[in-house]
Amino acid sequence: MENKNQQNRKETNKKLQDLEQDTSYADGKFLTTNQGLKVNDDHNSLKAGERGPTLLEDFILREKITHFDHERIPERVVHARGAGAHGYFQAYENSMAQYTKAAFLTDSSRQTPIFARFSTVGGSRGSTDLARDVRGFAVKFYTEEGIYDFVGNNMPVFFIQDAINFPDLIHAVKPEPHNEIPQASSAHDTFYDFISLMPESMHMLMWLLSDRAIPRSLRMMEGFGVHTFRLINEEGKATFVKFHWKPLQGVFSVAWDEAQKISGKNPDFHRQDLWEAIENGDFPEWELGVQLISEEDEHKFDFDILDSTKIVPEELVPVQRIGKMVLNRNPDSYFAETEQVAFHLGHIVPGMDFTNDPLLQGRLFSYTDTQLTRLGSPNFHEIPINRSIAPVVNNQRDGHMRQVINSGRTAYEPNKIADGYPKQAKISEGGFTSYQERIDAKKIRARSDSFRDHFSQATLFFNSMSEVEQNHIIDALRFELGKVKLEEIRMRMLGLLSQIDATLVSKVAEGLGMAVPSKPESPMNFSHGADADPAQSESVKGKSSIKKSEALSMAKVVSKSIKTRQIAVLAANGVDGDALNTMKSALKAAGATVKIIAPKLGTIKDSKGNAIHVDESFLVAASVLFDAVYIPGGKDSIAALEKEGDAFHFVDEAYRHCKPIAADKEAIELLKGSYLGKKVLSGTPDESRLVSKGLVFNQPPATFIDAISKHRFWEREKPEEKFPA
Ligand code: HDE
Repeated sequence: MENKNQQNRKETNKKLQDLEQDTSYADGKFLTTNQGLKVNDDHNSLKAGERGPTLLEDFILREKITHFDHERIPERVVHARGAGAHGYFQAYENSMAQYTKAAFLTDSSRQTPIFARFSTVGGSRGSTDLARDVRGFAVKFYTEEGIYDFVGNNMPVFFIQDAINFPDLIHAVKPEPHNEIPQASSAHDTFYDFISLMPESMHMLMWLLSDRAIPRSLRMMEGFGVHTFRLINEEGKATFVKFHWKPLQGVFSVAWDEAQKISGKNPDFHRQDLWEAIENGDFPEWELGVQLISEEDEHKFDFDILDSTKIVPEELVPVQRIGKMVLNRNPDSYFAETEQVAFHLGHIVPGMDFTNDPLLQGRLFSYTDTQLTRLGSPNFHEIPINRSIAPVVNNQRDGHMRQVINSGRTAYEPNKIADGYPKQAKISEGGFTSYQERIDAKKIRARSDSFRDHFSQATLFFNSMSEVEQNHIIDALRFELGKVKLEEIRMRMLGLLSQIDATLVSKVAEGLGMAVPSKPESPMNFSHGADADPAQSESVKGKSSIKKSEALSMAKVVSKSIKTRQIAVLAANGVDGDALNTMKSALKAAGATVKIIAPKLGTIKDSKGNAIHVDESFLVAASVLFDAVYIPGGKDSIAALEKEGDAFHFVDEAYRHCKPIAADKEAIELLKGSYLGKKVLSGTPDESRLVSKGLVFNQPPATFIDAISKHRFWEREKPEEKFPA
């Protein structure tokens, strides 16, 4: 039977039809060479005798191997590892027309086809999904007016203010050049050497060390355009805009210890999660949000809206939700689509424009340039995934791998031979014009004084975290700086942290066994190049007009739904089949995925002799790949599980990572033998009291479902309750 993902292939979405033309299905067809010649033997090369040497004449062998030799293209220098999916965007009816003439944002009857790609930044293509890292959040909109690329991240700020520092930042965070270690990790000397000399990175560093850097799922993270952009309406009036994506699945993360283990157990955890959700018809959805700021209000904030190390707090400018993106179809070919998709910040449509953010401006150069190296030709826009659905008509010709066969004699403009076509479009005909911004300035290499406050929003972020989230940041800093070998770098970092928050720095220093420096090293002055006054520190601590921003914390997010959550059921022969089935049906009805984990693969028999299919054995399964655990009763089942060290480990690890655990009456016996049993359940537990800790003993499925919807019970992380890893 076709699943919803397959049904979507038949959808009449213009871009999908376009891609369909290039999808070659092998069904019912003969194997051929690239020239269309039917191949008779694809298993034996042409030889001089059955045991003789292979002949150079074998053009079939040579074509196949030559193609294979050239199958890799350079991976992206950043954002190499990713996952992508097709879908659509549709604007809501609350018309944005007074702010923009971009029809895909204002016309609620349009479904604009999109392709989204999510990525980690630092690791190479074969690295792990669960690295502590920023996630790329890129969306290609195939609009009827041309391609618009949203090229953002899952964090709303960036490390640096000016694009000229980007190569240095990336060289510092990538594996160290002499030994190519460590892969996909910021926890090493060169990153912190750089960061500790660049105070402007402190705000983003707080985000990187927060739980946002280890999402539970790509489906459960926010997206941000980071820079301030412009929207332009029919009258040519501009409004500043910050873009947001708000996931309807909620915003959730995993624990750091868990992330490290997932990296070993299933490095494709995020990619697989996205793929499976779409295959199962659980289409992820995000609402597009905008923060709008009028031109008159450009200077009314205590930060500069052109500075990408700053957010505009939602308390100051609320986020209005203006439309929805749905991802409803997996790619057919990872390479042809997810690998070859080429995003560019400079792909915009009428109704939008840029600002002078110096980070944004540098990016406008970089993206086409990188595609030329990666995809090897200026014709990369002709690759099906990059092709516009709006007609592409111009005088560009030739180049490597040109696909379009242009007819006619003219490839220049102006011309009279072809009646002047293709001709320029008037604004009224949809022609793009740049916003006429008045610029009266001297040519200068310098940074605006309005970019000098590097600490107050780092403090705002830290203050906005719940206690649990703050502790995670402190632990992350202890971990990362613990991996830094050079003490002077740790010391410089402590100096910078002391300007963010006194408790933060003292706790980090305590964990590192160091004292907080009484006189932090003054950050260098980079504001005017080598001749800047070294005595004058570049950074000043300003004052944030708000002390706390609720929107920055994930603590309050509680999902009403447990859809797509992965639940492990630990069972063996003799399990109470009725209890298991009741729980399983309730969980499935609520949209969760349930897997039966047993000592061996195959089937087990319940206490009444009914066969139950086993999904995974303990050898393959791991608690870190699940959101919650349930242990049904059944004396024999419990006795069998008690002989499995892996079963105890499964439960204890789920407890350590603060996940809900449900157990029926007899199963509590099993728990008594676990570390959890000895540490938490010793004495006679008041079972109903434990629900507040996510331990659901002898309770109906609804109580377990409610606990799963709360995601994690972080209060279990108190140092005295911490479990062995
Ligand atoms: Fe990128 N970035 N970037 N970046 N970026 C690339 O383009 C670059 C920045 C972002 O899924 C590259 O095609 C410069 C900020 C995403 O294919 C490259 C600067 C933000 C993706 C490049 C930045 C991003 C990229 C590498 C500093 C968030 C992946 C491969 C001025 C707002 C898109 C490629 C995908 C990819 C350059 C900073 C987002 C080299 C020079 C800030 C999501 O062109």
